[in-house]
Amino acid sequence: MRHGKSIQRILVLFLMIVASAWGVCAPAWGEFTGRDRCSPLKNLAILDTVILSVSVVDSAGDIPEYCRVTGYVLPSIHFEIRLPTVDWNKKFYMAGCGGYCGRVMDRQGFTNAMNYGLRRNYAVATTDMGHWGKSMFDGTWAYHARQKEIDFGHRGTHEVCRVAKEIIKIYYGEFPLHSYFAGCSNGGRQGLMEAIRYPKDFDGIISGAPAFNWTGLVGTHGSWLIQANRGVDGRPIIDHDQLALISKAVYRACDGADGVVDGIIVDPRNCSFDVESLLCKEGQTEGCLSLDQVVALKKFYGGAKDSSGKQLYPGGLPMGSETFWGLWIIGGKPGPYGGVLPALMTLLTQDHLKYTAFETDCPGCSPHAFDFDSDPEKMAYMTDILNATCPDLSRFKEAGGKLIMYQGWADPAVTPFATVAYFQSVVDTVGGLQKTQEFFRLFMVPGMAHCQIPPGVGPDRFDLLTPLEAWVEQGVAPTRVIASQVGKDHKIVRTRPLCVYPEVPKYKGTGSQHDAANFACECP
Ligand SMILES: [Ca+2]
Repeated sequence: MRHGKSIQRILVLFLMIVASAWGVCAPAWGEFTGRDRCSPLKNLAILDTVILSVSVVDSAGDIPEYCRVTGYVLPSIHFEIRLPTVDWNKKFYMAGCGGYCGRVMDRQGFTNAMNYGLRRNYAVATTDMGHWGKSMFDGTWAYHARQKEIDFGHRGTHEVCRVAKEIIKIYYGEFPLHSYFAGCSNGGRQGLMEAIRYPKDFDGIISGAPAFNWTGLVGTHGSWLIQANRGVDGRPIIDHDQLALISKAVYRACDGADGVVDGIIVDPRNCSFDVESLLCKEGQTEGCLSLDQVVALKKFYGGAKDSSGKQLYPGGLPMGSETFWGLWIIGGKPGPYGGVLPALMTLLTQDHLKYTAFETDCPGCSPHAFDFDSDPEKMAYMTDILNATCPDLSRFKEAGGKLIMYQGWADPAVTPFATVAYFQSVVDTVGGLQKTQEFFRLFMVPGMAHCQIPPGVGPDRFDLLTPLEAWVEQGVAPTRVIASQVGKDHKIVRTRPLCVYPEVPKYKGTGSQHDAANFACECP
């Protein structure tokens, strides 16, 4: 409400302009239809904000007709806001963005998509986070651009939230009753950052696979994986040809540890797969790994360490995520012209070290030269701007905020161990599990890859907005959420409960193992 007075002034001025356009007998603002109220928004004067375009977009499918507003907050935080012209549900929904963002995107799917809220008649918004890039994995925008780094780090999301609420107030005549944020990956970091830095922006936040320790994940951990898998000839030590072999061996060893052999590892921390069991015996050349490959694989699972053996980032790649390594960690298979698509995490790590890792940019830096003894500390300056690692969420809790976090146990990009460690750090700070779960609940998703990209090996389609609404608006905290797995013909092939961490889904012993009803959420 800090901007309440300035909004009033803007509103009065704005209504005067509208009234003068229609003559002194003009109807009151609220008597215009939502369609009619759209085009005057282009004349809005909001602090530090430029409106670029407004238009009415016809309804299509399950998306209602909406007033589309584009613009930017100074210096260059672009946004898009969609205001349902009729039947607004009186609430606001903001969608996050992935990677380095760099575009005003509307990705289809659960998170990082405005339409998820729009089809429920929310007023919705999203942002490019302050810069344009050629892709989500492009970090060149940050070269000598501190303001853009700050806007990507935290300011962009906050500023677009402010402007969206002001435009909602002007367009509908009232502020939203409730505001929600949802995002995955970098979007999960955005959500957590909001809870830490701007705890009054949102009443409810969904933070998926949060890349909250950006410098640790993309810098230290990313460089570790790249160095671990680079042979003396510069080629990858582990490539696509070994992934199926490794995955099969892991699942053979660990699938049943949760009580059900179903192609899902409920918690990879209980997996006691012995990497050395894959080492080629004398004379064996197929169905096994070379010594170099075994060493690289151990580094993958073990995670980043300094020269004294101290763990620098919580855990490595989770066991059970192997089939997703191609896209995120190892890179594509050679194409028809010999080119190899780089792994997505590699792209982020390369540009991070050049443009967002250090106080002074270092275009000559490379993950291959990352020094695990000295470089992690050198990222401290940017850590303050980019990371959402602070475990003190007390201001968010006191403001009445509710946070639902989710994370795939088979995510090779934003690995799950840091997420679990963050949750524990909040528990330790708040003073216990129960006090934490009054406002912050974590759902671990067995078999889920990174933000459902690609689909995981287990049920990983779920709706967290409905339980978050119930928690914020009715005070009903979520206890379990049903996840579905969809087959090739879009039919649901099985369902499972997602449980409130640290509880895990356990088969009751009777009935179909494809039906969530036959699983209980219990402490491990
Ligand atoms: Ca299993």
